[in-house]
Amino acid sequence: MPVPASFNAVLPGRDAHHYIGDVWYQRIVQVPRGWDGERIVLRLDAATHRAVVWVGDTQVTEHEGGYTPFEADVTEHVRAGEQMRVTVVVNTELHWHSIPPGFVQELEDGRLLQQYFHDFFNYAGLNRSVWLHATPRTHVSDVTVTTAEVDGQSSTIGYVVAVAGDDMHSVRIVVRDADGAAVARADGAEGTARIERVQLWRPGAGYLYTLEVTLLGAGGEVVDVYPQPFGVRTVAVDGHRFLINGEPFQFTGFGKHEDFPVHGRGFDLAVMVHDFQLMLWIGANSFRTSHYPYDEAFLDYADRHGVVVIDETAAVGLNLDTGAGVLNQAGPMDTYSDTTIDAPTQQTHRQAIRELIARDKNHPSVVIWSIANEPDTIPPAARAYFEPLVAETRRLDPTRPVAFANFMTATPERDVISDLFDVLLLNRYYGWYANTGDLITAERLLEAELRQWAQRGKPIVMTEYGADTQPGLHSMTNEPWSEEFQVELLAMYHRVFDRIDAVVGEQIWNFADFATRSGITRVDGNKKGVFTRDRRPKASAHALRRRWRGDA
Ligand code: BDP
Repeated sequence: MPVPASFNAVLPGRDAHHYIGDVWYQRIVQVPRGWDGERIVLRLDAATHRAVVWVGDTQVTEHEGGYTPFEADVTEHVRAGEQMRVTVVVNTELHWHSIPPGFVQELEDGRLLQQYFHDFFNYAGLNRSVWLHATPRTHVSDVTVTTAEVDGQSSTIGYVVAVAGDDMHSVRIVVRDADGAAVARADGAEGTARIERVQLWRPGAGYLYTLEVTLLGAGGEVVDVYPQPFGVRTVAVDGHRFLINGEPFQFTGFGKHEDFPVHGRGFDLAVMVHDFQLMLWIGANSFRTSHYPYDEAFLDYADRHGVVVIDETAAVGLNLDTGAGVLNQAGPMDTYSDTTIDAPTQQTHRQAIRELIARDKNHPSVVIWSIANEPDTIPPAARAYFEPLVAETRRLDPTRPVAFANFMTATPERDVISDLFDVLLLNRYYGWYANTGDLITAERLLEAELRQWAQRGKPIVMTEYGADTQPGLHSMTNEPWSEEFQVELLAMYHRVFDRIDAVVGEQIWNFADFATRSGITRVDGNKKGVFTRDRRPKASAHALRRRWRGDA
């Protein structure tokens, strides 16, 4: 099986596509000869949704959650210059205590059916790279860099370095600019450094510095060096405004997916760069990692190119009240109860937030943590569920605004958690799921609702709006599913956004068509893409380019 890839996209046939359970990967690897005396680490960038890992016959690690990395120190189990056998069992199942949640239903004939409450297909397996790498035994184990303040021409950054290992050491910091010139220095594992004539990281201009961390041994010898790229920028919310470096920022762009034919959710560098180039072509300055943390390469690229990111956990579908009939025969259920979403689910969710922030905290491109997509936020139990998670997110990172993407039925009168958050992310489908095809009513209802939200005094980013569109289907009467309708629907939303100052962002659902589970509202997947699944533009792509770039 190729890695990275979703096994259920690679193998033909229904059985593989809908396979539920354990999938075994195994291979023999040569440990490089030069690694004698080093600490040897096996790292998995993601295993969807959980995994147990062995080296030889020894279990070295296990991990829950399909979209964040984990690693094992395997030094004691391998020898430099010799072969090692790596075995990974990946489990595909979603259950009530996983993020995202789901349940496995047993059919009358004994077959198993994976039920879940989101539409994108449950691609599983080793969707990202697996690495064998070496570090010194005493090594830099973590680095955090933050912009403490920017005042005029200069900036103070704060840093914290964690070190693992037994050797005596001291920490030396050199800040290098993008050309490699040293622009600031500091000593010690924690402190500040001042950068004069600072070049800020800005949307569209992703200037990066490097915090070069050097560990020195007792005799002054270099023990380890870790170069941590970072950007100097501030993010703040001020009334209705979303500020980057003190300047109002308007988000344009998309909710996306890691999704492509044959790879499924498997990471593909060429597809990723192509997507970023298409976003540049269309004039998008941002995207949301809907509905899970993406491969880290997305953030590295966004950092370098000044693309703004709303970074989301995999907490999608914590909602049994979507009216989408997702539960089939299972009947109505409460979202939050002892037998559905409960304390253990919340614990997995908390861990998912921790791992997201631990991985992505140093990326200047990330400006908002989105801790869930369309959870059920109407019952009072939602508040008890979310309040501690918001507090935990803020404790882990006091520097970024916290948000969640709100579901269309959770209107201002009904939603019970939005006051806990800094920015209102709204997903709305007026004209599509509601008032289908009637853009006049849709426009009126959308505007009325947005004006109500605006009274909360917080910035609003519309993180989803759109219409399924069959490429090549044209209509003189702007019927739903036609390319003309998608263009008209988006134009209607944009008219409304332009009338309401509190709306500081528009992220269309979706960048491209993507694979979904079966369902009568899905014809060969979700077709709300502005590009097709193989990245051809629909008419809406050209219309958006005119709005966002002006020069097209
Ligand atoms: C929203 C979800 C998104 C779906 C979209 C749709 O957040 O994942 O794909 O609706 O129905 O509810 O197209």
